[in-house]
Amino acid sequence: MLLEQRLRECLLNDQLEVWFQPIVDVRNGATPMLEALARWPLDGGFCPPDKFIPIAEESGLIMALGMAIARKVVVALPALLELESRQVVNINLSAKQLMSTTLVEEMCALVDQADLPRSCVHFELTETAVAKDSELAQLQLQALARAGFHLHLDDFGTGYSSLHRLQSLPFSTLKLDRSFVIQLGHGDARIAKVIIALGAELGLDVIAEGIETEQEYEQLRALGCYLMQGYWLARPMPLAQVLAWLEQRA
Ligand code: G
Ligand code: G
Ligand code: MN
Ligand code: NA
Repeated sequence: MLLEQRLRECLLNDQLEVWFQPIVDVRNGATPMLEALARWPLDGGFCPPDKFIPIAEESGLIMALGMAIARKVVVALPALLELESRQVVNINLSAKQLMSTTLVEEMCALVDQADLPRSCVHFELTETAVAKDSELAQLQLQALARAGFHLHLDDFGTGYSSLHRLQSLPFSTLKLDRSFVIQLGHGDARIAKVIIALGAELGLDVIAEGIETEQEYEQLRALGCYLMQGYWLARPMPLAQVLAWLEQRA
């Protein structure tokens, strides 16, 4: 069967899962944020998002998929907030989702109906998603920000990085792409250093992604980067497991 048809059935049967990856503040060991990551159980394993997100975008299923993820995040939030009253969950949005004219009202309705503060949901957008139709993208980002959602620029440094756009769009956070963390591990800290300084200069938080070794962790720390995400700290986990992980660290 076509993967698109199977994805459609997965959504109809509510089989898409959301896993959570901790983002740690290394200054105090707290976990102020979790990234929500879509997981599709298929044929005894998982179909990777890199494979099914493009199919969802091309087939028009992406809005249904995005809302399924957001609904699951909203369902998970009360238990997470019970452990940490300021817990934030980051939801990834793709280009097509950002371009949807119903996105902002649907997200607001979802969070409001669950009686949650909008500040506990952040959205991650890639530079590529933001660059697609930059005028509409700008309006949508402003509407999301005005609604009270914080925005993170994902994979920063790998797409179309217009510094002008960075300055004019309402982002609160840069996510330093893993490729620069890898370079750091190879002894080349130049880009990581510049992006961390850029964040500080513009008043933006910087989250380093894909930390896989203690060496990368220590180097980033020495560069003044304190928000970190990666397998070395914690892998993406189902809700029950992340709740146990958070509880154990509290
Ligand atoms: O979880 P993993 O690293 O395999 O994710 C691979 C890619 O899929 C990442 O770029 C991530 O942003 C994207 N992705 C994961 N979950 C979602 C989701 O719920 N919505 C969208 N739009 N992208 C997602
Ligand atoms: O593009 P985005 O940043 O949304 O993608 C996040 C992806 O990175 C997820 O698929 C997640 O599973 C993956 N990821 C998280 N930590 C690490 C890591 O330490 N190493 C690698 N290779 N991937 C990671
Ligand atoms: Mn992301
Ligand atoms: Na990223």
